[in-house]
Parts: sequence; structure tokens; C-alpha cells
Amino acid sequence: ARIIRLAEYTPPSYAIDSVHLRFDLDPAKTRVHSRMAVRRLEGAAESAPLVLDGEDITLLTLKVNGEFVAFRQDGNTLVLDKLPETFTLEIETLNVPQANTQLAGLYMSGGAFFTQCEAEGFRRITYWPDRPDVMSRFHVTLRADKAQYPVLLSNGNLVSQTDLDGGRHEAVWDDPFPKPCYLFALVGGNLVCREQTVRAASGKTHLLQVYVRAGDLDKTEHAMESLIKAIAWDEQRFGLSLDLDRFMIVAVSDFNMGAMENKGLNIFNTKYVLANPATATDADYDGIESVVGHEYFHNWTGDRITCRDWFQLSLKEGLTVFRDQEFSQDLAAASGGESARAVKRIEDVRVLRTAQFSEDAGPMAHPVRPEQYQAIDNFYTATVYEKGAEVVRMMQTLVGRAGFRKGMDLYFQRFDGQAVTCDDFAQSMADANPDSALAQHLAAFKRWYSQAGTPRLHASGALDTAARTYTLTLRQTLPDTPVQTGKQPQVIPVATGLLDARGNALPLWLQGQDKGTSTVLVLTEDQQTFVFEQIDAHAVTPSLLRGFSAPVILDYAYTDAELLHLLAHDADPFNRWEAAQRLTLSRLLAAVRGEALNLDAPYLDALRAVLRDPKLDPAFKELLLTPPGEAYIAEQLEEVDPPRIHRARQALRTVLARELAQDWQTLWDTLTPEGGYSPDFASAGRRALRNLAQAHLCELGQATWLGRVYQRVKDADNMTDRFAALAALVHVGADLTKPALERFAAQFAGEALVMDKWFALQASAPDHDGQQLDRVRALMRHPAFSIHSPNRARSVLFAYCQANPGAFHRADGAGYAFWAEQVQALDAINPQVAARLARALDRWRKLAPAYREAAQQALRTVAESATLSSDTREIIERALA
Ligand code: B3K
Ligand code: ZN
Repeated sequence: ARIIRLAEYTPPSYAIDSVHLRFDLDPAKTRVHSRMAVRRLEGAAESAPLVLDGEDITLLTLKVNGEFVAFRQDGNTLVLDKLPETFTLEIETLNVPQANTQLAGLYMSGGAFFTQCEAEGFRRITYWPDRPDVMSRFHVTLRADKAQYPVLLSNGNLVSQTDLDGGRHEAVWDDPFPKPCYLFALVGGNLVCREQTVRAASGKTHLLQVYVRAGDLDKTEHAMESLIKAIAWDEQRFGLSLDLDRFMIVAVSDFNMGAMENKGLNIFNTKYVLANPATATDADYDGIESVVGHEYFHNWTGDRITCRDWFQLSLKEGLTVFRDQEFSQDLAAASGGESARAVKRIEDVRVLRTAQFSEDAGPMAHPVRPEQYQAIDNFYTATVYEKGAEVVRMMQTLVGRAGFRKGMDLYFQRFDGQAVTCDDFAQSMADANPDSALAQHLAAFKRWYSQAGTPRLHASGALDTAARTYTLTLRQTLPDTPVQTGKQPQVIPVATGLLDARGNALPLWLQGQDKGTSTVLVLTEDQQTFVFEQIDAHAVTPSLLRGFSAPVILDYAYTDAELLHLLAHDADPFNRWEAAQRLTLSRLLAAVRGEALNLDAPYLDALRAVLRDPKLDPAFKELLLTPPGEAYIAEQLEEVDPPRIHRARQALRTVLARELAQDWQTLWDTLTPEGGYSPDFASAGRRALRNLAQAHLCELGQATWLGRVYQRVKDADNMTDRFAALAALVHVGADLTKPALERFAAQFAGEALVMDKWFALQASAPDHDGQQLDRVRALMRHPAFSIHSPNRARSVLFAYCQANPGAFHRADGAGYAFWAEQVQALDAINPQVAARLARALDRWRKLAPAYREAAQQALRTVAESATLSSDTREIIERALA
């Protein structure tokens, strides 16, 4: 496949100022008529051809100014030469939505029509210069059978709705904002909606609608509330208000990812819309809030200002993830106080360090602004999204919250309505804050966009009691990554505090300046020293990288005593959690090396003290007592034996269950629910901690506990508790597991999202008896399984191959052979989803020899298949390179 390179970017030669699209919707043959007003751009040669993309569609007619003309067809492009300066281009194509299993372009789900155009789906609808820097005014007419497709939606405002002959009807939509084609959307089907009008700060009223299938209306309240909160938050925090009269969210069960920010017509995976207490967990409620926020925030960061080319994807994604993270933090803090902010931050960092750090260390390592790709859909990654968000967060750290707002204002002032680059954003931030460290070191800072790999931050400290100084030396190293070596230093903001022997915060003086008790040191060179003055202490413990102020791996030779000290006293809650993680990790790593797992009294006492501390949030305690995940542990090792890691982590849980039994019991007894279910921060935190206690109590294997938990599967009044109980049984593999699973399936057979959880829980269960792979195969034979549904495929295949390393990695290679089979099967149906599954073997080179050979064999098997999509091929080739 062709490699697309950032260095080869050239601006378009033609603009399409406006387009009239007409769809005659039909599952087997949808006709798409497009009439475009085209204009040659200044600077383009008179002879410049117009290049249109098209894929898997049939061209019916093509006319320039009403005349048939000659054109060249070259693979998936159509090239027009000898064009006038301005002209009308008319194109008619044929789509077969019912045959579109890739779910990109125009497709069907549950008997209704939906589109997904980002990144390159519009070319699967009609011929078009499918690139984000071509922005047009869209005027759309939709026609369909009225009885089957009573609801017809597209972007912008509804102009008219009329009945036609033959039981058909027509809806006309007009989007007042020019947009790239990837933001186009249409929906046609039998849907119902929850609607509400809101009055914005400006006094303008807007109509908000959430469309779902009949029967799901009782699950739309939380999405609507989240949308209303998102609108208010963006006005308040960034002064950005809704620019449309009407804003719609539509839920669809077959969707390749989470959701899509089409202008005024967001299309969502049902998973991120539908929730009621009986079917959704606290995590689902949180997911909905953040994804509804995310897509809404794209209206400004993505839609009003979009990307010049797909290499700039993080311009909208990193920034919008940052915005949705801030939104969730602000909402949590509003209901749960300031400490709730830290809980959200820890959750985000956990995702970053698990998914992104391993990506940065593997064959898919790429900069936040990638330099090349074969299939752009492969670059909707943790690096572009989560690391991209950290880059934006570091800017905020360097210029301050008020400075960040100024930078955002300037960015909108300069670029509203345009397709721009990451450089444009960074420059706006720097220009709005000329005296900041960001402006001073902008070029070096921007290496965060261009250099791949996770920097290592090495820190060491020296206390000089005679001179009353504490000298902190910071040094950075940047690892080589595939195709990138010899990197330059980056700008690393290191939020720092110092603790004395009693745990008090020391006043910080740097070069005679009073820095309070926490300060951001800015590392810009390979190595720098920072001398804190007037230190009156006999021992100093540094608290570094507070709040995880940069996406780096911190290397500091903390002793257990120092970590226990930070865990007990650090004013920064993130670093208290981090200290506990480090203490737990070192014990886990010893167990993985084969040492006996004897948890020492100081460590256990520290955990007990946390559990008993009335000042700490239950949500924080739950995070602190949850050991690092298996994938994160694996990243700390040179050579990985996944089942061994699983056993070590499991052994730790068993010891924690036993040693802290008294406390688990107390938590279970005292964290009883207060009133009916509410997904708010405090209630969710109490449930999380109580369910963690329950899981540990089940580990002890007492029949009374297992019976009690089975009872909870039967009578819990909300899905969070019911599912936690079911998960606890599945995890320990108790006799009651089977009847509990059966009961649950019978009760929720009609709830697709609940059944996804049921499948995923079983596919990710530990392999107690060597039969787990057979159980996964049996799940695939279940009548409710379908590989065509991405959610269902994820709930079985991804849950096993990606989320269950202890069972998937087998010395006999059977897990890998299964993976190879499924990647190929899925690739024939849906390359985007297949390519995601393909990444389950990204880290194969790190595996212990027995696994490694079998994994390589499986990768080769897939590589040899002749029909592979470019999506999957790119992943497999990189893995084998
Ligand atoms: N922008 C979409 C992602 C589209 C992915 C295309 N393969 C969702 C989001 O980030 O909001
Ligand atoms: Zn996004």
C-alpha cells in the first residue's frame, strides 16, 4: 500500500464552495446526486487537475457545467483535466448500504441508515476531494420510504419536510457552517427522541435532541443531562457557545468506535448514550458524560477549527480529550470536592500509562503528530489522543489556567473557520503568553509533537545541611523508536514539593525567590540542577512530577521508607497514590521473579491506615488499593511471561484479602447504600470501594460470602452492584458462577449492552483449568454472538486477546492461532476493527522465548494472507519489521 507522508503535503488546487447533495435512500441501491460549485484556488496552475476520491461505489454520471466530459480513473481516484476557473460539477453515484460491513460511509444498522465519514468514509458515498482542508457549505436533500424511515436527519437546520408520491418523503437540511466532508452525516430510520430546549448564556435558545430506537427512551436522561452540562461548561470555562439552533445526538448499535462529532448531528455508539440504573454501571455513566462532552467540545475544537491534514489529528483530538478531561474533573469537583479532581486525574493517568506508554515502546510508536501512515484509521491512537492531551495539559501547566484561556481565545480569533496545524495552536498559546516558559522554549517544546517515545526523567537529590541547600538534579533520556533515533531534549514541566522528616511541606526558595510549597521546575536541557535554599531539615523527601505534570517515566531511587512517607504525608494526592503503586509494584515484581510474596508489616499497615482514614474519599481508596494492571507490570520487565504476571498479581490479591480481612469486612458493613441509586461521584466511590471489599472477601473462599454475593446478583437494585457481584463469582470460579451467569443472561437477553458485558466478563475470566480458550470459542457459538457487531466482537475477541493476557498467552500458542484466525475473519468484514485486534500482539518481541516464537508464527500466518486490508497489513508489517 501507498505510504502517505506529512512532508509531501500540498494545498488543494480547487475549492468546493458549496454542494447540494440528494440521497434516494434504499438499502440495496441508494442513489447519491451531488452538485458542487467548484473554484480554482489562487496559486494553482491553470492546468491543475481536480482529483476526486471514490471507493466501493459505482459512478453513474459526471458532468461539468451540464456536459459529459472525459476523465481519468486511477485506482480509487478520478482525475479531471482542462477545467475552467469556476464550474458546476455534477456527479451521480450508487451505494449499496446493506452490503457495507465496514461501517465506513453509508451503512445500515437495525434497519436504519447511518453514516461514518471520518477519516475517509465520504469517498465511499460519492466522489470528492476527501481531505479535511476542503471545506464546503452543505445543502442536503434526503428521500426515503416514509413508513420505514420516518426520521431523516442531516447536519445543520431543517429547511423543510414534505411528503412525496409512492409513500416516500423528503427532508431538506442546510448547514450554515462550511465543513470538511468528514463531518458530513445523515441518519434515516424509525427512531424516537428525547428533546429539550435550553437557553444559553447569550439568551439564545437551542433545541437538543437525543435519538434512539423505540424502547430505549428511558435510557436517554443521563446523555441529555451530560449534554446540557457540557454546553454550560464550555461557555463558562472557554466562553464558547453553541452556534447552531439545533443539536442532535443519535445512538446506533453498530459503530466502529465511541462516537463521532459530525456538525450538529453527533452519531454515537449506543454504549455512550444509553443508561439507566438497571442496565448501566457507574463506569458507563462516567463514559457517557465524558464522550458526550468530548463530541460536543469538538464543535469548536474540530468543527469550527479543523485539521489541515490527518497528520494534525491531535490538533483536534489531543485538545478535545484535554477539554473532556477538564470537564469531568470540574464536574467531579463540583459534587465531590477538590479531592475528586485527583481521582479523575489518576484514572486518566492509568489509561495513559497502560495504553500509551506501551504503544510508545512498541512497533507502532509514533509521534503525536505522525510523519507517515498507510491507513489513517490506524492512527486514532492513545498517542494522538491521550499523549496529545498531555501535551496540551503541559502547555496549561506552563502558562497557567488564565494564560491558557488567553491562548485559546487567540487561537479562535486567528483561525475560526479554517483548517490548520498543531504549530498554529502552539504558536497561539505562546503568542498569548509571551513571557512564559512555553514562549521561551517553544521550538524545544514542540518536539513533543515530533518525537516518539516516552522520555525518562532521572532525578536525584542531595541535602547539604551545612549549606542549608537541597540540590535536585534532573536528567532526561529519550529512547530510540522505530525509524527515529538521536532525539533532542524536550521541555518537561516537573511539579515539585519537598517534605521534611515529619511529613511537613518545606518552603521552597529558588534563587532567592519564594515559591511557596509546590513549584514547577522546567527541564529544557539534557540535564539541569535546581538548588533549593534555606532548607532547615535533616532529611528531605522529594515529591516529584506532582499530578503527573508530564507524560514521562520518573526514575528516582526511592526507598520503601520514602515511599511510605509520601504515601502518609504528601500534600499531592496523585503522588500519595503513586507512592502506593510503587510500593505494590516492587512487591509484585519480586513475586514475578519468583520470590515468596511476604507482604511486610509497614506496607500492610500503610494500606490499613489508608482504608481507615476518614478524610480520604472512598473512590481514592479504591484506586490506591487496586494493584497495577498486568499490562502495566509487563512493561516494567525486559522479558514477559504473562501467565506468571497474572499469578503474581493474583497471589497479591489473595494475601491482601487475608491480611486486610478485618478492614474489608468493616468497609462492607459500613459503606451500605444511602437511598436509591445515583451515579454521583460520592455514591459511585462508595460502591467502588465496597465492591472491591466484596471481591477480596470472595477470594477467601468462604461459602457464606459466595452465597451472599450470589444473592446480590439476584437482588441488587442497580447494574453496578449486580455486575460487580457477578464478576466476583466469575473471578474466583465458584460453583455458583454458572447459575449466576445463566440467571443474568435470562434476565438481560433483550439488552444488547448488558449482554456485551456478560460476554466480556466471561471472555476475560482467569484460566483456572486450561479450558478458557474453549470457553471463548463456545461464547462465539452462542446464538447472541455476531462478529459483524463491533461491540459484540470486542466483548469476546478483544476481551480475550487483549484484556486477558494471563489466559491468552499460552506456551502452546493456541491463543495466538485463535487470534490469527479471528483477525483474518474480521478483516474480511471490517478492516478498522480487525486492525485494532491485530494490535493485541504489538508487544510480542518482549515475550519469553516459548511464547515469542509462537506469536511470530501467528503474525506470519496473517501476513501471508493474500487479501489483507491495508489497515491490518500496516499493523502486521510494523509488528514484524
Ligand atoms: N473523531 C472521531 C473518531 C473517528 C475515528 C475514525 N476511524 C471520534 C472522536 O474522537 O471524537
Ligand atoms: Zn475526538
